[in-house]
Amino acid sequence: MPQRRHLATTIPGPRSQQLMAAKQTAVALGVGTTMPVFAARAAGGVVEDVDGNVLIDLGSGIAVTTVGSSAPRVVDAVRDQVGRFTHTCFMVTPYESYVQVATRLNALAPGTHEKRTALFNSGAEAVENAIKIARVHTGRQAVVAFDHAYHGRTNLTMALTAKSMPYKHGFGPFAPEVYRAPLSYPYRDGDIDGTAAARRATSLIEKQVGADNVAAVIIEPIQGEGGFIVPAAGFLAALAAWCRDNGVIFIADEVQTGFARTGAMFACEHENVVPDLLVSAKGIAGGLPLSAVTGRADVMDAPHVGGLGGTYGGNPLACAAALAVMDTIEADGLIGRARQIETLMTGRLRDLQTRQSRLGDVRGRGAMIAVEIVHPGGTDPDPDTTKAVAAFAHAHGVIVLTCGTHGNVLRFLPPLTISDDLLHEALDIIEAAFDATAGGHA
Ligand code: PLZ
Repeated sequence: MPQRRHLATTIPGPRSQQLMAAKQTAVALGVGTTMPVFAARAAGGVVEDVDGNVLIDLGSGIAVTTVGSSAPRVVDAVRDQVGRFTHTCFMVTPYESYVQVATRLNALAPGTHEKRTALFNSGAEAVENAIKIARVHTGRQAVVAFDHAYHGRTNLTMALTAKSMPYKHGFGPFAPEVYRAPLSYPYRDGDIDGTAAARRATSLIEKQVGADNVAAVIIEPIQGEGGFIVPAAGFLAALAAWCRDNGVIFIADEVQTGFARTGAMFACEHENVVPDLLVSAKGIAGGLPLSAVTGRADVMDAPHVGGLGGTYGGNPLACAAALAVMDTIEADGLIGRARQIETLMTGRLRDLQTRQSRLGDVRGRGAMIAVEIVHPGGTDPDPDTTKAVAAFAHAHGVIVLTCGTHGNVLRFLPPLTISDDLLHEALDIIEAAFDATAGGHA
């Protein structure tokens, strides 16, 4: 598929409009869409819609197609597997690819200690299992999550997720024994450094929960849905040290940050943090549903035989895809490519920031980059401009997503295989979007 943007109709085109109308009569209202555009095919860094428009993909299906859409090794591996068998259930008659994925994850996850892995389907399911494992291992119940956190939409993970609308509103009651601690948020924290921010969190946990009651602390090393918040240097390490001192399991939720996305295999590596348990999903299998919990063998092996599982966890198609993803990251040097993307994107966005004071903060690592949009002259969140900039980009054939507790963060998650040309073209459109929507306020 040619890697170039092409507008064949206005967006959404007539066929997408028809399908959108059909969606409204067939699909539950609660399932929203970012763009009213239906996909027909996708490859590398572009998505072609049903009207022949070709869009530049700066979303990767929310950080999933990290190795590019329809990555050749992934397509071949899944084709081969689908012809052999689609499912036996690993809990009934196991197959080798599951063990291979586990072995490779154990080697890839930070730390040289002995590790074990269990496979599941979605990020939320893996997060739930990490908590189950931590509770059995520690014999404790309390779990601490952070302000702005996102961990999923199932009952336990809704409780861990911070934002009410749209994720939790009306869906309670939520799981008990979940507590929330303050994050390190450099753009809004003033002078407080990483160690002090960690101390602020841990002293609150000690006073309000009691360290001896805490099974696990769970954190995204860079928050995703919460606004691509990179904590101050030292914050994660100080938290992990507190966990170690208090017999608390430190869980890194790397569902969004994992698999080369941030310019390291896992984002914990940037801070030299070795989590007890690491949760991965999204980018792990190039779009096939797969997630994993990987961690210390003594912790992972705490639940009794038969205590962990599920019908589809580690499905053979997903395992074949995951092995191909790991091969692709290695063979194509995609960790290094993520760092190049960081340089290109932050360079251009910081340049734009000098001209547009609505860009309050440009942050992120690797190909996980965001702009926090604020009212000029201060730091008040500006979700309206954020929406308008995203809508302009969509109308001009660029897929972008927003995030953040206040909905004022424009985020970029391009596939790592995207070309510099496509990135520059997309950024030209983002710049034009700011010029068009922030007129007079620059
Ligand atoms: N942990 C850090 O980012 C999923 C959610 C989109 P699932 N993020 C995208 C939406 O609106 O539902 C995510 C994440 C982190 C856990 C999850 C959950 O992963 O595969 O969506 O369950």
